[in-house]
Amino acid sequence: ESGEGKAKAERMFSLMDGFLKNDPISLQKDILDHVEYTVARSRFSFDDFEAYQAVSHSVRDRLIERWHDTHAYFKRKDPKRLYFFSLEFLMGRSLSNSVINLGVRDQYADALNQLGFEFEVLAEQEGDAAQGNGGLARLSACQMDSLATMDFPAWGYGLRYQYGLFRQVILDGFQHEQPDYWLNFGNPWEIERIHVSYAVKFYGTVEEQDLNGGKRKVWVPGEMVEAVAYDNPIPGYGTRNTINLRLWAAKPSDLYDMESYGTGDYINAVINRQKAETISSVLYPDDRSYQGKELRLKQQYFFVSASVQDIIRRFKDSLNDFNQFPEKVALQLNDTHPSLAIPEVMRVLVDEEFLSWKQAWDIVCKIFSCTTHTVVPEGLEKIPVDLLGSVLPRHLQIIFDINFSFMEELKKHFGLDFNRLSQMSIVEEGAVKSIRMANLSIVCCHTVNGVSRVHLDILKTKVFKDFYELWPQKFHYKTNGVTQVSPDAMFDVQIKRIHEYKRQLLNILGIIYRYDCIKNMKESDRRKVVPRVCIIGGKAAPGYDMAKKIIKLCHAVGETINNDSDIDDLLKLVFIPDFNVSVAELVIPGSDLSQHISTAGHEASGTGSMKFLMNGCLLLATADGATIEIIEEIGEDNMFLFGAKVHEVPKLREKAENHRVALQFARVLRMVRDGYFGYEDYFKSLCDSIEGGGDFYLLGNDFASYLEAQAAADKAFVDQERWTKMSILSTAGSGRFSSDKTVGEYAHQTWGIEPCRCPF
Ligand code: GLG
Repeated sequence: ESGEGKAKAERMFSLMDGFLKNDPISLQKDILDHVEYTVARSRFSFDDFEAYQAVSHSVRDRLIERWHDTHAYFKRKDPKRLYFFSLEFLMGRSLSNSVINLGVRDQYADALNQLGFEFEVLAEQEGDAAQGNGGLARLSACQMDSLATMDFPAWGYGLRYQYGLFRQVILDGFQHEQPDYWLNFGNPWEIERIHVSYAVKFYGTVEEQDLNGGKRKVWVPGEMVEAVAYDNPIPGYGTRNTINLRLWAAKPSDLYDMESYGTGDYINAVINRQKAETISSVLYPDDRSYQGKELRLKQQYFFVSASVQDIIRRFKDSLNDFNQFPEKVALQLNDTHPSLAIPEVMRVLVDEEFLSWKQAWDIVCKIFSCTTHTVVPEGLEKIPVDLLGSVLPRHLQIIFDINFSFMEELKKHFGLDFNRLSQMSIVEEGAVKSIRMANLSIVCCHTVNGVSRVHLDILKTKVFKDFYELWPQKFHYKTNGVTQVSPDAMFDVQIKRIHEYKRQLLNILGIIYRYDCIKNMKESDRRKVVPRVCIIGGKAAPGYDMAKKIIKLCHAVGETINNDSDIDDLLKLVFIPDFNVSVAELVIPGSDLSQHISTAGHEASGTGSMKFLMNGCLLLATADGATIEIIEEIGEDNMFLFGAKVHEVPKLREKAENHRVALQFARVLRMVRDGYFGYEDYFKSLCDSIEGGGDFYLLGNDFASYLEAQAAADKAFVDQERWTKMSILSTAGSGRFSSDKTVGEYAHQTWGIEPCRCPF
């Protein structure tokens, strides 16, 4: 740097003396100060929870310090920034992660020891931040961690839900949902920014006004809500860089509603204002379909609008020429949930910044990219035109205009192929005219990413076939990655959201088979059985009946097996309620075998498998999603692979009768049907979905090879040396599945951003 820059840098380094210190005495002083002044307890008497609060606040101080330095540095360098939009971030607990990334884990443990506390015990006091459903949401959290670790100038944007994902309570084997009011005990990991807030509009009408001899559209809203920022510092590992996850909470707006105060009905006016807060009150608990829900639409627009305003404000702080916008901004849409950002940016540029449609469109096409996380059609969001037109009238016009130009382009390309036009159109005609959010995203994004290689293949050849033919250069994939985080019996674990395609049912039927075999064995054979503890965990969407039945079946079967004195300790089946990030952190490192057994072609990527892999747990899996790439890393011999392959599935489905349906399969199904585990009426539809129901997920077809894979796992387990070798090779092969690698690829290939490392 120049002489002046050098002098400045030196001055800054000298200021480092003022940084918070991490030796045990300084840490103890900071913790005790927080006990006294933040928690307001006596420093001579405080319990574990209060100690946790004080420790968290002292860690937070350190995060804030780094956060400030990082943002001051970003501001000075003004690099191109990535804005990561996601409606879900599954962060889990923050204390342990923060002290590890800040490199002060041991120092805190020592300091606390001397005060008579144990770090591990305090870390257990923290509740999970469960602001997301499953893989997609946990992936967002891992990617934020990697973005910080790799020094990328990135911001996360999302919604601050008051109620996170429901708590799962099991009563008599049935799932019940309980609200997760996670903020009850305070949240030291967020910083409320009362002064960072934006008005977000809804409803109303679009009017035309004269502007410089031409016309301009003006959206006159019918409702306004205030979005207030809550910042969550995300520390990188091995760097001072600490980036920001900014989540928006809804508050009543002062701008709106002045009139109703004049009417004299003061109490009702206040109550009405309060309703604004419902927008950020609750996370939708279904990880697949939220079609046509007004609140969901408002949530999406609310967070998108506030974030776009924030980004534009930041851009204008340093530059005022929107032609340079694409050099400073990359905007990543995590699935289609935030895709209203596209018409929103168009609206702001055209209606508020007075750019021409063409200028605005050029900018939009350069800044947006998206990732899709699913292959199932229910996962592709549609918004009814009536609903969109009422909540966001101006956006509907913009989407229609985008679609009009797109249709013209298509006609030039494919001629008047109406079938193709109607399939590719952003607008779906039919009983309920709707907007296809995935089509909108593909039309406007420069890059559409899948989450594993086979996922991209499926997108290209099936889900978005027409689009791939039109724009092959837009389609890419970045295989997901994750952040690194007994006794004699084999611990065999399947933990993930409950879905038919994930086939927890196959697992349970396999357990019934094992149970039946053990029950009918001679004493001499029983001695050869590898004892197993089978663990299943996961939440079912509240309205997903089949998934809930699978949970109940797991309990009913467990109840029978665990209480059968013939079985002893040879087999146990346990359901872990309320599976979340903290449970995963505990269970995954303790597992021997884990199951990832979706019907081939249904799991976009799967990330749970990667977490087990790096912890040396062996996989029993189908060749689906990212597992296909895992096989390439560790070799088929080091895992237990079974089942139909992706390309075989459609043919197997066509043949209504499955040739390979094994006798054993019919037998275990009959046990469920005949009420061996009780509740035969309740389980009838589960059995019907397989027998007579077409067995869409091919349980019957894959059952025999599933049992073979399970037998191979038993055989390997007793050969300790072999098992250990497989386990070591699993860990060794897991390196590629790091979110650092995924994010590095996104940065380079999709977002075009460079690292910007804080120099201290
Ligand atoms: C998904 C998919 C998973 C994928 C995850 C992250 O079902 O296969 O690993 O996103 O990309 N909707 C999801 O949770």
